[in-house]
Amino acid sequence: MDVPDLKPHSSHWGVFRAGWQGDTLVVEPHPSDPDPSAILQNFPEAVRHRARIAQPMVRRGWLEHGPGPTDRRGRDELVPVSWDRALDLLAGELRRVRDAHGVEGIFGGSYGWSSAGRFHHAQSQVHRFLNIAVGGYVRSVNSYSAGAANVILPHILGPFEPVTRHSVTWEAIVQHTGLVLAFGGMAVRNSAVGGGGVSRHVERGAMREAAARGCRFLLFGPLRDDLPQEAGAEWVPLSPGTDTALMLGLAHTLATEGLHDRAFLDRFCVGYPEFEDYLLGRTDGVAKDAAWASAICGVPADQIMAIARQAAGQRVLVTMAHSLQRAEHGEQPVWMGMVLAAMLGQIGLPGGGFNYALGSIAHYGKRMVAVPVAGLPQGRNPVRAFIPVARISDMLLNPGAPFDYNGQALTYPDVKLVYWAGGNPFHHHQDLNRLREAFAKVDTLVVHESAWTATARHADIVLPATMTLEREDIGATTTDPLMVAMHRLAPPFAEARDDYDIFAALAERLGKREEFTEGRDARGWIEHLYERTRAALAEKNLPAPDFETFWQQGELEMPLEEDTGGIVGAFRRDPEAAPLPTPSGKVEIASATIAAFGYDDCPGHPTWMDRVEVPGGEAPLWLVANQPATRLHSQLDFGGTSAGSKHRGREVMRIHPTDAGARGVAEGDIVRLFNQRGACLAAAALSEDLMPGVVQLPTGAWYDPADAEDAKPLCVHGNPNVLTRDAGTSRLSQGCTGQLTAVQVERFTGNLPPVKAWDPPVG
Ligand SMILES: Nc1nc2c(c(=O)[nH]1)N[C@H]1C(S)=C(S)[C@@H](COP(=O)(O)OP(=O)(O)OC[C@H]3O[C@@H](n4cnc5c(=O)[nH]c(N)nc54)[C@H](O)[C@@H]3O)O[C@H]1N2
Ligand SMILES: Nc1nc2c(c(=O)[nH]1)N[C@H]1C(S)=C(S)[C@@H](COP(=O)(O)OP(=O)(O)OC[C@H]3O[C@@H](n4cnc5c(=O)[nH]c(N)nc54)[C@H](O)[C@@H]3O)O[C@H]1N2
Ligand SMILES: [Mo]
Repeated sequence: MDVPDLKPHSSHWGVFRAGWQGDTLVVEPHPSDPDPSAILQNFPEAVRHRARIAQPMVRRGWLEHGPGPTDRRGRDELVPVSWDRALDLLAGELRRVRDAHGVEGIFGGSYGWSSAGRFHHAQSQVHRFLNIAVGGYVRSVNSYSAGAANVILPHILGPFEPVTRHSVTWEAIVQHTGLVLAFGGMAVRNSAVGGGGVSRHVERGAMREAAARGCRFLLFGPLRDDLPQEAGAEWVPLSPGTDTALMLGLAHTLATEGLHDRAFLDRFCVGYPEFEDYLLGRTDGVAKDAAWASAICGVPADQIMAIARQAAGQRVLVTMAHSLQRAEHGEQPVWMGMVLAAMLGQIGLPGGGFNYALGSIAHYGKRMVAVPVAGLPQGRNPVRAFIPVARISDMLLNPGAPFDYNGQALTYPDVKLVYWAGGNPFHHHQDLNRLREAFAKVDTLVVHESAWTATARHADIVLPATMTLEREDIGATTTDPLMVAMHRLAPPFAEARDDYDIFAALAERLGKREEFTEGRDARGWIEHLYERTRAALAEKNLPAPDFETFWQQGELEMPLEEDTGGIVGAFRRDPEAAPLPTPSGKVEIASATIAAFGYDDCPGHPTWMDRVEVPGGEAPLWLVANQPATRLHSQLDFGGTSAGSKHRGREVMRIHPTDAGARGVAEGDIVRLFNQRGACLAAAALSEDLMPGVVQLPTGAWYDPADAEDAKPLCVHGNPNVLTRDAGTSRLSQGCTGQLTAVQVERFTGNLPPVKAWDPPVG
């Protein structure tokens, strides 16, 4: 067969080259990637899969009875319509809602990862469209990833981006770090992914090099494989959600044995004395000593004391997976991790201190690109109303109700139309049965999708979008040295159109085409976005090829900034000249600002608090619903790598042999996971890589109700979000708490319902 002509492209899970060999798409990772991700191999099967959406469709009830609240979403038949009909109907509905309710009646948060190209980035497109062609929308703030950290870090250390992305680099760890305390690990399956594209997966190699130099890694968490073999880590099994208690225990040993760095605490921090009163039990009569911590987290007290003693006096880095704060009181481990690093006197030293989310995504621990990278301007949104992103069901179910957020008393807006492009709430949101009830409240749900996700199935108007392989674009991000000319690799699937073309056609119907497009087609925009980077390179006297040359070369190496340790490094070198952008200009071990909010669930210093959701009674196991190794979230669940990892069509749940034995569950059995909120099936895999009492089922298997008419249908495929609790981390940040849930597991003995998640709806 012919050797394919390979063209460059990029994805959130890696830069690659691809071409056709007969009917098969061949995908090869970028030659300079030392550790490419297997997720790339989801593309060949996905590109022409039956799960793709072929044509615009409208829900029958919406067509026949018009917009309005209904529980028929996800239940009614979908009817194929022509593009012109779909666009006319949608433009009319946008106008109706705007005239009747104002743009405050439109929710355009549209959270989701979309695809890597900077121009066709669906979330940027929908925001630009709603701002320019409709006049604004209710937005969402923060992320599912880091809802709690987004809000607390600026109060205690500094803005999220500079203190996460630019503080400690992998290069510095290889050179300087003596001990890494990795809470939640740094799973290389997670750093496989970075928004905008990753050309070099360096994490595994960096851990190997650091370990070879003598750096020790300690992994605290429920799973042994959250650090790669190469780190040579010691696993300290820790009961989920108890990191704050463990860290307090470590801090107690440091404080009582005089191992804490008092000079650092005095000069660089505020609030240590107040925190110490709590730590030593002067305020509440409870010393947070190693024995106290051990009773909560399960790590033996003498091991806690030994770790604290070992950490004092060497270059220590405290890292923490995003997952820790995607849970009840998620603010606390973030705050306490920083306090631990402060007590060790390490904050701001090369390779030391605190690096929130290092290893959780490929963006962290990298040097920054020294010139601006492409991004689509989104226009101005005059609407003030917003929600913390994970409060979507609360908003739709309780219009007008009050809620707290970061010191503000806010109310939920009254949303009539929800517009989604580039995200999958039936993947990302918690308590999906509740989400279905929430979506039943609106007049209209509009979805652009390239595949038949459950979100698309619940829409009133579904518009088929091209996937990245079917478009030209630029791949780039502020933490990757390569800008990629993403060439088109396939024609659009069936009638699919680019989000941009869909929005341009809608803008035309709303009399705003020229304003939305600025007279450019997609290629025109890509050249326009490239020009900003080219001009910045030319200004620095660096090679700055014209667009045609860049496009032919397929990529451009970008200059990187020096590794200076960012704002935290500068503060450590000279705290008076470079104060932190916190209220005190220092590290805030206690925060007067947060204390003044008066939140019972987020007091003024790191605090251990009891949780609502804990295993016991009818739900005795912890479910860890973490990131999937074989795909990004729910994207291309039907691709080869993802589909190939399932067993009998179901997502695989890991369980400790002791827990499996107690339930008569054997390797490969189909099991039912359930709690008061819902139930799903999965295939069991027995493993000693997790703690007893913990089961693990990754996110991303498409929601597949056995009978859509049920109020709480069984998901036959294995989506853990039918089980998770839909509650905010605290009144401070209202972040998502989807990581940890109490469940029961039993062997499934009924007739096994077929998985239909990837079959298109009949219509
Ligand atoms: N229980 C639990 N839940 C979680 C998490 C957890 O740990 N536990 N993790 C959370 C986290 S961190 C996150 S970030 C979220 C992720 O949640 P999402 O970002 O919503 O998940 P994705 O599956 O990436 O959804 C992206 C969707 O966009 C579509 N898409 C891709 N490209 C395009 C395009 O060009 N145009 C259009 N129109 N559509 C496109 C894809 O087909 C896909 O359906 O999930 C969260 N949910
Ligand atoms: N392959 C792949 N990579 C991804 C993604 C993906 O979908 N697929 N998603 C990306 C996105 S958007 C994000 S935000 C990041 C998310 O990054 P993370 O949130 O860090 O990723 P998770 O896999 O959810 O969690 C990491 C590990 O934390 C451990 N853990 C859970 N709860 C606790 C706890 O209470 N204490 C401790 N110590 N450990 C705990 C679990 O064992 C879990 O495996 O991942 C990114 N990387
Ligand atoms: Mo995320």
